[in-house]
Amino acid sequence: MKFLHIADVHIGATPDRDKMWGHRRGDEIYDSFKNIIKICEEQQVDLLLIAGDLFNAPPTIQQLRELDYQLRLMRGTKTILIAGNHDYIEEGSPWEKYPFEADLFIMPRDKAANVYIEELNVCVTGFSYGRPEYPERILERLKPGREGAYNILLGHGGDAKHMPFSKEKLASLGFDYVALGHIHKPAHLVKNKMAFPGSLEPLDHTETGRRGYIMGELSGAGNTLIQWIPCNKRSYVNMTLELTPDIVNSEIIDNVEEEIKRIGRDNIYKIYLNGCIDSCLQINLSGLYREYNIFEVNDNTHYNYDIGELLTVNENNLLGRFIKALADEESIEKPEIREKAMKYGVEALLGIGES
Ligand SMILES: [Mn+2]
Repeated sequence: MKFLHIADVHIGATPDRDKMWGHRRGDEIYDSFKNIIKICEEQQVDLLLIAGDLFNAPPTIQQLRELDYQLRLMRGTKTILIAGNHDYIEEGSPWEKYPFEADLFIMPRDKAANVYIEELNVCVTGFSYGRPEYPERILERLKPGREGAYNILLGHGGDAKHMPFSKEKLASLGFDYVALGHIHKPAHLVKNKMAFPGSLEPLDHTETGRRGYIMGELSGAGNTLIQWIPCNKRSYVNMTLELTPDIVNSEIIDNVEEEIKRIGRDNIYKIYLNGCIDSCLQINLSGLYREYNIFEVNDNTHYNYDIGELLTVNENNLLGRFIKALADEESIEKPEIREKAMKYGVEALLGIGES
């Protein structure tokens, strides 16, 4: 029995809305989901497991019509879904009312349920959120639903307010596979037995690294094999550059460009500039913002100077007076605070040309 496990697609989310690439992210999330449908069809997946937060918020009728259409494109794949803390099922909501034509089973709200699929001899146990928070340890109390069948647990949670659990406890419940959702970073918790596939696409700039889905196979007497497969369109990448006093602005740009081309220009970059630069260098990376997806540039560089030398040359101006005053200031007891104050003050004054 072949299954595909996804979670936290967050259809409807629009990350980086205010950025140049922002208008595309919403569509890309949907495209990633459509790609999963295609994979199920092409690779003849028996069962698609959706472990919560398929939608970013409780879905509208129209969103469910779209979902129904997508799921109907798969002729040989059944789908079982639980709602998560974002797309929880309210009583009488579209989730409960919409008459799906696709081969889909939605776990009922606010309680544990089993669904047995005879054709596949698989029993899925799950719990759909009926509200945004469940601080109770609900998943640890669920039990395999059917002896002699493959038993799968479909769960959403893992932090204090969302069905907290210990992986050891979940692993000991007797399920052949525990398909989890909620944590956006992929994590293989117990080998071939329990995993978070992570979100399909990274959903904000803190979610660095690749994202994807899990392909799995249940065979024999409950032998499970799973494989995590990355499929995201873009990744958030943190890039750090170590600068030196001899570097010039165009060289920084060239270095960044080279790295971006090497890692992939579709990715979204946060650039960290470290090291020591010449005090006359003006860093200007605006050209990069036009060409690539630059989330932000963090400039942590410091200037190349020698306090003693600076003082000799600047004895009679504001910078020299500042250095002297700070060196003589008795109220500062900790040397590291004096050092910091010196750095900020000197760099500010150098920056406005007070030397
Ligand atoms: Mn969640």
